[in-house]
Amino acid sequence: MTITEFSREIRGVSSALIFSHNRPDGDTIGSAMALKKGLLSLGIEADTICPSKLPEKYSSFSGAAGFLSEAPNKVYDAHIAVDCSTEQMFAHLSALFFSNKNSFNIDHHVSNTRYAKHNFVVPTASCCENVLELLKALGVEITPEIAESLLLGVVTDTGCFGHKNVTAETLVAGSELVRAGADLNSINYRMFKAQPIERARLFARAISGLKTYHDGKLAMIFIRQEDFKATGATQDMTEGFIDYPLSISTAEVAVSVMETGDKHFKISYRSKGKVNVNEIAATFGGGGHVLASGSMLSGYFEDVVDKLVFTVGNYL
Ligand SMILES: [Mn+2]
Repeated sequence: MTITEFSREIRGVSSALIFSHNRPDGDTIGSAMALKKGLLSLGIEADTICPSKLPEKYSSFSGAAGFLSEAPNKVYDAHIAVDCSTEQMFAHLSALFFSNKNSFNIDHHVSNTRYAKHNFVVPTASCCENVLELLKALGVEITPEIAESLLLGVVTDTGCFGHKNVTAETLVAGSELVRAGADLNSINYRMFKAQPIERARLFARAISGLKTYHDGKLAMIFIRQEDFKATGATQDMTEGFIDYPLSISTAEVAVSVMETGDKHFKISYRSKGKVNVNEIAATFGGGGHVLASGSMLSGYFEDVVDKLVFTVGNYL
C-alpha cells in the first residue's frame, strides 16, 4: 500500500486506538506518542495502549503517562499498530486489536507479516521514520513535541545513529527532527547515559568478575542473586551490560549469565559477526538473531558455566 493510499484511509477515521508492542522500546513508544499527537492535531480522537507497563526511563517524555494497558470502555473507528512485526507482539491485547476490522499496521521490520487490513511497511532503521513520512503525508505540522517523540525512536533503534542499520535517509530524518526542535543530546543522555546508582554498583560488580576463555575469544560476565541483594538493583537494570565484555578486542562472543532464581539462569549471547549466536542459543532451547540471542538454563552455577564455555568453544 502506498503512503498516499494509507494516509487517505487514516484521514477518513474519526477516532483511533494506537497499539505499541509488548516489552516496549523507544521506537514503539515514540511512534505511538507522535502519531497520537499528530492525529489529535487533525481533530481525530486518539489514545495509545501497550500490553506492558512502560519502563521508568521513558517517563520524562511527553505522552508516556497516557498509555492504557487494558481494553478501554470505548469503541474506536480504527486500530493502528506501530513497530509491531507480528501479531504475537500484542500479547494479551491481540484479540482487542483484531476486534476492529479497520486495522492499520505501520512498521519497519522486514519480517512483518502484514496482519492488518492496511499495511504500511517500509524497511527503515526505525518505525519513527515511517511515522514521520506518514505525518507529513497527512499534512501534520511537526511540532517540537512530535519531533522529540520521533527522534526518541530513531535514537533508540539506531544506538544514537551508531548501528549498522543507519542509512543516509536515517540521518536526513534525524536532521529534520532536530530542525523541528528535538533535543538530540538530551534524548541520548536519557536513553543511554542516565542510570540509577544501583545499576552503576551492579555493573561494577559484574565487570570485576569478567572472565575470558578460548584465548580471549569468549568473554563472560556473571550476575548472581547476591549481587542484586548487595546493590539493591533489579534484573531489568542489566540491559546493556553485555556490550562491555563484547568490547574486548579479542572477544568474538560475549555471554552474560544472570541468576534469576534458585538454579535458574537467564543467558544472553552477543557476537561481533563471525559466530551465529542464534545457533548457540538454540542448542539450549532459546533463540533470537545472528548477533544477539538468549536462552534459559537450569542447574548448578558451575555446571551452567562449564556447559556454556564448552558449547561456545565448538563455534569459535
Ligand atoms: Mn523499531
